[in-house]
Amino acid sequence: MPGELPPGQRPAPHEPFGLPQFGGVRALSGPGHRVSVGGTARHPAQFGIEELLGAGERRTQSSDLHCVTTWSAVGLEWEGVRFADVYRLLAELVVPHPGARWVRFTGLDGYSSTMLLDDALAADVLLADRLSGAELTDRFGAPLRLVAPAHYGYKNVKQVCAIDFLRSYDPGQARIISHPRGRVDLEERGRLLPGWFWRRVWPGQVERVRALFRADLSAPR
Ligand SMILES: Nc1nc2c(c(=O)[nH]1)N[C@H]1C(S)=C(S)[C@@H](COP(=O)(O)O)O[C@H]1N2
Ligand SMILES: [Mo]
Repeated sequence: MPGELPPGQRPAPHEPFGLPQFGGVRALSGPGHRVSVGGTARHPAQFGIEELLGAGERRTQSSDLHCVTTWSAVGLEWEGVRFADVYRLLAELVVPHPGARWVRFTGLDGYSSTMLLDDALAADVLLADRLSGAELTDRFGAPLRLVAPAHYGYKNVKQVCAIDFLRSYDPGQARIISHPRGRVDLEERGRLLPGWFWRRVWPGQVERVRALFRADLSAPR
């Protein structure tokens, strides 16, 4: 059925959101933004946005963003390049260790999240630079953002400035409130407690966190 959402999710407007501690961090992207690629790899290196996005065909994708706190923004129009295409370039130039099964994305605000490499190579995982036909704003992840619609929002790192190949899972700042894989269909909301538990806890926090990110938007830069 079109418009059907994964278990425990309800539709909501798309607003800047994230971990509460990043609500007050105003990271500004600028020209000459570089992405450091390394971790357990033979040739760690830095890349410009054009270099990374030049690795594949540009595509547009309409997909939903499912935050673990149970809101979903539906039908977002992203534009970018498949991470799988970028990975092919990186495999050649950076040469990740064959045992590096995980990939960590870090944002300019210091937020990071780690995906199973196989999950990140799925056909619907993009590195996006545009949303709704326009350049991304800083708040929505400029200059480059990970779009992984089958995984909770916490895997969709905004303002990507580092990509690291790892031999083991790094829980990052979301710790046990995130899940190593975070698949929305399986309701992998958190690492320790079942999805239905978080489904009840999280909605009570949404307005408070939204307010943190809204306040930041109106603050002088
Ligand atoms: N850099 C960065 N990326 C981030 C976060 C963050 O705090 N910092 N929060 C994540 C979470 S929890 C969600 S739900 C989405 C929210 O995306 P939006 O701002 O487009 O709504 O961003 C994700 N990516
Ligand atoms: Mo989230």
